[in-house]
Amino acid sequence: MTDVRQAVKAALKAQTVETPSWAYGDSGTRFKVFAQPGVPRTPREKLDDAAKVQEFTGVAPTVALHIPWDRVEDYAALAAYARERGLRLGTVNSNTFQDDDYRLGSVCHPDAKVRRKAVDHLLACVDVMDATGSRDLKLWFADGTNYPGQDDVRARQDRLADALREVYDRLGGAQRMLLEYKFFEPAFYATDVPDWGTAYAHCLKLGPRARVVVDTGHHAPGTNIEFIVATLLREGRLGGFDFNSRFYADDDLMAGAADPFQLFRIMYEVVRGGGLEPAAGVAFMLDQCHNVEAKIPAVIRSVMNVQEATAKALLVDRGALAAAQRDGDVLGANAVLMDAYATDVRPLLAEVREECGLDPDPLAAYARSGWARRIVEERVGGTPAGWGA
Ligand code: LRH
Ligand code: MN
Ligand code: MN
Repeated sequence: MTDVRQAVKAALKAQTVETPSWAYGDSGTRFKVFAQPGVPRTPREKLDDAAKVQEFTGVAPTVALHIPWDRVEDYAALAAYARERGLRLGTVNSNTFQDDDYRLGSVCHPDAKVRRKAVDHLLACVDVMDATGSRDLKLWFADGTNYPGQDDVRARQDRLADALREVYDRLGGAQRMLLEYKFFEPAFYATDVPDWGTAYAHCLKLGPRARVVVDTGHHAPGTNIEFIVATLLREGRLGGFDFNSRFYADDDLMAGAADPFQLFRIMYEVVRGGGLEPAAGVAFMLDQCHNVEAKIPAVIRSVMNVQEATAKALLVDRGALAAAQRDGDVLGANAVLMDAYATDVRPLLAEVREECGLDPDPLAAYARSGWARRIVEERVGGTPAGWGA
């Protein structure tokens, strides 16, 4: 038992969760962005906040960038700034969805000039990766059509394939392309990368460094996401996660808040498929917006929720589960899984943190730190850097 506990603790100490720069800035719905006092005005200030999340959780050493939301003159200097704060710059996210030219799409647009502009942006993102030392380029396309007949569905797939090929061929040896799917929004009739199967088909053609990203908010209600995870892991094509919670669609709420049981089931398939091993190359990222709640504690809470789901997944008695499955013991097998899920792992995680020299309660430690007050006092003037800024 103690050996199991030690192994679980070691795995929890090794897991890292990447936080998104945009979680620290102002964000909202299409109805209203509620400005919060003290939010970052620059990419550097976003890193200052991310450094607090790392300071109190110890497992969030990398920060994802979104280009151009995090536009700076000198990305190598931004990477150095991150390093000085104990951070590294992580995944580079492209943005081909906020320009008037992209009304009918970006890389799938019927006009070659617009496609060229979109591909050039993706290539510029790879330049950023070269400067920051980032491993992953994450692509999500808002491309699609609103009406049957609006454009040729197959031609759009051909244009997408051409764009992806050009960018994939530009990647350096250790760099990877992560292709994200989303079933609808902003296109409502047909989205060009609507599901894992489409993303997987493109990745297969591109080569081994192209992988699929599972954003947990990007599925129809009732979708068995853990099945998708198991399948992609089996095929060696699970690039990572954009974790967040949804009640309805792409809600971008805190990971593990809406459906902690789903997050546990996903993490169980990750553990079962060896996805926690560094060699598996699975990136655990948050993709969230904190519209009405305080941002830094929300990110800390989300990181902790991922850790709790991981801890429970690691506690599944795999031997007992396999035996029950072999015996056809339906209820017994289900009980093994539910026992792990019902375990209160908070004391275990508190121990893990103490063994790492951290406060056992990251949220309380953050609250005591006075950082929230300080940023409200110091970050006056300037324009808040928000979602879409
Ligand atoms: C699209 C998405 C994608 C974007 C991010 C801001 O809905 O999930 O990952 O880059 O949101
Ligand atoms: Mn996402
Ligand atoms: Mn999303």
